[in-house]
Amino acid sequence: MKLYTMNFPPNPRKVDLLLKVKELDINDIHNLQVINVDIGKNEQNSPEFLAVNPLGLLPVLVLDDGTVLNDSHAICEYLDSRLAGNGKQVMGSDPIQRAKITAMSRNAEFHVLYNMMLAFQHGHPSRASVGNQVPGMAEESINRVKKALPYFDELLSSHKYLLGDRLTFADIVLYVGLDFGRVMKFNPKDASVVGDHVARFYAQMSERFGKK
Ligand SMILES: N[C@@H](CCC(=O)N[C@@H](CS)C(=O)NCC(=O)O)C(=O)O
Repeated sequence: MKLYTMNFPPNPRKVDLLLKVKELDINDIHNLQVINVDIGKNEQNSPEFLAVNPLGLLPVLVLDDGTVLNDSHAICEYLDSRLAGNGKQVMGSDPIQRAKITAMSRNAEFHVLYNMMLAFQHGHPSRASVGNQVPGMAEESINRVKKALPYFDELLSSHKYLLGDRLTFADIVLYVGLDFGRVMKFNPKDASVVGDHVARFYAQMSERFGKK
């Protein structure tokens, strides 16, 4: 298998964190070749990479039979079921659990991560030359995140993670979304902005997964 990825961006990071929860070292998995694609150098738009994923987006997992998985959620589904690691099932192990984890992951994706990505695309100076930045869009996207956070705060008020006391993929998505907000000067540690329980969740996830 070949994994095309990069260290920092949120969608590749989901794969990285899933492997960490399973206590697997991304650089030491049998039959997995990691290929770094540097977005900072625009390598995602090189002819070589576009031949793998014409959408020019990371991450991508290419299986030995040539199957191309060009979506982080799909890659995590596949790796979670194929790699045993410490036995933890991050995407769920029975149909109800799996459906609940998918629903919550998508909530975190659409309401938090996706809006942070929009804020980045429309507001970050490094993206100014890449696409048309709509004035006000970055602020509006951050406002949408803030509007959604009380929902997640309420869920986190009664347990450690979004769906109980066991970490699932939904927590990974919420965490990478919050953490990515920092590039837009959004502070996920500020309880007055994100809520007490989201701030506690962020601190605990950062302690475990944050860049040291
Ligand atoms: N739905 C896709 C989205 C992937 C995506 O947006 N990747 C970003 C990094 S987080 C990317 O490769 N951006 C490159 C670019 O914007 O040119 C997934 O989750 O895999």
